[in-house]
Amino acid sequence: AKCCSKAVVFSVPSYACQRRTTLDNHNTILTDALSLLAEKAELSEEDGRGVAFRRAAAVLKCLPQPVTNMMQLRGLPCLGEHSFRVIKDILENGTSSEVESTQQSERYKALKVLTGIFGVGAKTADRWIRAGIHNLRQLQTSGQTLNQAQRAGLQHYDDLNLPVTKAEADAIGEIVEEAVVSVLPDAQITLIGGFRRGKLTGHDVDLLITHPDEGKEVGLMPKVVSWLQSKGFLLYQKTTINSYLESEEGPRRPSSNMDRFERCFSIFKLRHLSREDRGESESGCRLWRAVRVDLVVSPISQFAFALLGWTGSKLFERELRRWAGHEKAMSLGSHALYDNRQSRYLRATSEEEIFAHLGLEYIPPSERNA
Ligand code: DCP
Ligand code: MG
Repeated sequence: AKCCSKAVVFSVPSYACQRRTTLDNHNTILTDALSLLAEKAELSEEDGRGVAFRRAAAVLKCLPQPVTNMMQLRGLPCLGEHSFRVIKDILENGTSSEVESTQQSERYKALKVLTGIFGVGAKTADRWIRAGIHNLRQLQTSGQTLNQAQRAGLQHYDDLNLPVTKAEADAIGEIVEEAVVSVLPDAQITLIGGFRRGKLTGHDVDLLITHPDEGKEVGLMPKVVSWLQSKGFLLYQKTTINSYLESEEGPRRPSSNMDRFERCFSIFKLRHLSREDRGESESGCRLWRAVRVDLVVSPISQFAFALLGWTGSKLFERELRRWAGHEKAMSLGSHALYDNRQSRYLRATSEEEIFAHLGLEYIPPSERNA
């Protein structure tokens, strides 16, 4: 055992929300493999297994250097037997046989292609595969009925599977800002999701809208959507005015000032940024591309919770809620934080206050990339 005592041993707390995870990942080969297996599990509706792989990948994402030796994994949390096997395979053979066979499997390839359509989840993709549909061409000739979202998703398939750049996200932000301010001056918009965490690309643009006077934001979304539609910016949109009480993630207790939550899932038509910006050639380029945009409206009293809940990463959010429930007997949602022991809501006007309520060290957005 002497030879092993020299190996670098890492110490990592077990909840992702206790850790600082930047985009500077020293173990991408391992985390890509574990993420792929997580995705495979999620696409097969094995959510528990998916989370286990996501947690294992997140532990490796926060390590200060590459793992080169299995001994370095001693004492690390969240690494199950299966993840160990995958890591060992890669360290010894340069590749994971399970990842390779997954990537080659017809079912996995079909699930990826079909769920790559906006509006298509694992359940629908599975149903189509069982009907013999494995690709877009087969889907189009199958006579399957598609809903409006799926039709738009199919129509803009290539664009929507092309990463969105930060520059494109900023351009969308400016358009939405113009829309919002023209229907409600003093309303504020914030870029959330992956771009707020410092990512350079994403699969969509997430924006949070609020107004400093509580209540002024009510009914804002339909007006913003009409403005955007009148200017020809929307290829597709679905607006939901969810009741807080029906929201599945929030605490279950009713509260009269907390029953508003407007959301819009949309596809924007974004004029291409200037060619010089993108270093592209002149010939044959389309003048616009389609971009997935999610808009959320929050009353100012819930803004900090909405901001925290929509900044992600998805695993970081999940871990925050697990920490709140298991360690603090609290229920955290994108609207509020409820303390089950005190039987009351805990107010907060900043993310820092929410972390403090939860007894956690503050982690800034750029370090929530778990
Ligand atoms: N979110 C959530 N629950 C949902 C939808 C979203 O908690 N049902 C949160 C977590 C996400 C954030 O909102 O981080 C934005 O969702 P995205 O799917 O857009 O995730 P990202 O923005 O992090 O990733 P990407 O860069 O691929 O867009
Ligand atoms: Mg996003």
